[in-house]
Amino acid sequence: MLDYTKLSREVSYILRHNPDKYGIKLDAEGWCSVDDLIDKLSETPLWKGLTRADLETMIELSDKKRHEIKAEKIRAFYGHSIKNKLSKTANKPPKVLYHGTVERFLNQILQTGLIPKERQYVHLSSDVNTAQQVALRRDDRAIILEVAAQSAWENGVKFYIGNEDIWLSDPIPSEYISIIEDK
Ligand code: HQG
Repeated sequence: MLDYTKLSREVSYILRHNPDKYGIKLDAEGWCSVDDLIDKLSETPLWKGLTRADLETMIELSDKKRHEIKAEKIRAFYGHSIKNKLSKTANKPPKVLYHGTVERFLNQILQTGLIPKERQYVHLSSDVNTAQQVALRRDDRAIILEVAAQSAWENGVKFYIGNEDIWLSDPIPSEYISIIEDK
């Protein structure tokens, strides 16, 4: 059977980080042609014979909605590519949002605030549970930060809707961040 997790990672890499390397063109909203993507992937022996149905199954089997296909096009569901600054509309966030992190980053975050690091935006969650899952990918101990999102927004920090659980934002200065849970 096709390794759909591996395929999903590879598609994310191409669409989010390195479309140029594969000669893939993204439009302003991050879409590229499904056929072009399949052609490029099929050049690798691993993905020879890949079909659109395989990509659809990949999206269906994923625990999270990472990609979407519409008509002839595919894109990473929320674009946080480094190279392709996608045009997104800023949105007013809820009063508070959460960010799950780990002990080793804490001091730095409390000093400099949250930064996107390798991504285009900081990732925030609308609920504590999702923030916990994000943190637990890194360590078996999650540190949950509460972000005073609406105050930050009122002071000019931009927020964007990611998907149902995730909000994206520009860097969050430390004055809007507090530790709520430490377990
Ligand atoms: C930390 C997954 C030091 C930040 C999940 C995090 C998520 C700082 C790490 C999505 C810092 C960045 C994103 C600072 C932030 N100093 N460390 N000033 N500011 N950090 O992976 O939020 O699988 O880029 O706490 O579901 O962990 O990609 O971000 O630990 O929604 O679909 O630097 O990744 O989705 O790590 O996770 P990441 P994240 P996907």
